[in-house]
Amino acid sequence: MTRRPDPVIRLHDYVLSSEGYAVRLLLGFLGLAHQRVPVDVHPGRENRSEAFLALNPLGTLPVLEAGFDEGSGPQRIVLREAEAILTWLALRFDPARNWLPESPELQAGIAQWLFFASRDFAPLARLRDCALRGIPVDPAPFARQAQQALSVVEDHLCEREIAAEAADGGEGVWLVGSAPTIAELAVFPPAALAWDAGLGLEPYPALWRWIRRVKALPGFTVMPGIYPDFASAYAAVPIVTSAASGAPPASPHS
Ligand SMILES: N[C@@H](CCC(=O)N[C@@H](CS)C(=O)NCC(=O)O)C(=O)O
Repeated sequence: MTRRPDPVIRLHDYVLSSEGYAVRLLLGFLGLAHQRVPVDVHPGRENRSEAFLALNPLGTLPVLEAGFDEGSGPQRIVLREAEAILTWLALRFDPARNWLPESPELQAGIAQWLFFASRDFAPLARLRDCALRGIPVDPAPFARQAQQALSVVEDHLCEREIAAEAADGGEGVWLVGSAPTIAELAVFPPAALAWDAGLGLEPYPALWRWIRRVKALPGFTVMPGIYPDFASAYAAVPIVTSAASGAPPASPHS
């Protein structure tokens, strides 16, 4: 039997893009080899070049280009919109359907969060963009809408924590169902990057606990502004102390 060629996945991406990060997260969780094509959005405006607009007339990042062969000949797909890219990657490369389960109810629940991430976090994304690029703007209306969106996630996670606590002590609470899905990947980047927009996450403890759960998943990747969850990283490595010298514990990563 002839072996099918490995898919070629190329992600056109901007390092500071939270939508691009959502896709990078899934590529990491699925362990999918891919090429990254960095696009210099700021200050280069490369996303407005003729070549890039030929790929995506909207000029937005990320864009995924993939070539694959499922047995009926070579196929090529070009996708924009992080939510569409997440959906395609999960359907195509996660045969266990962990990230996008088969259940119609779970799929509909996930779709709700994908729309939410793209629509309701837009003011937060705008605020972050202005803060990062030093664009003068009255932050108040954007901050109000961003906080409303963060509160929606907080309230949802709180309710699920309370419901789960009765059953399993509150562990393993996710946006939809009982395991992480692409809903997490659409919502996590804007929420976890809220600090970049000048918004602290102190008022959202359930959201903060959920952020730590996402960070502890195997294959989690970081981006500028997102730190690893050092607690779970260190928990996986035995810490050696030097009792004789009374020296401080050696760093497991030194
Ligand atoms: N709904 C789109 C939004 C993408 C988006 O706005 N990306 C930013 C990332 S920097 C962008 O392309 N900005 C282009 C610009 O500011 O000209 C998606 O999910 O991919």
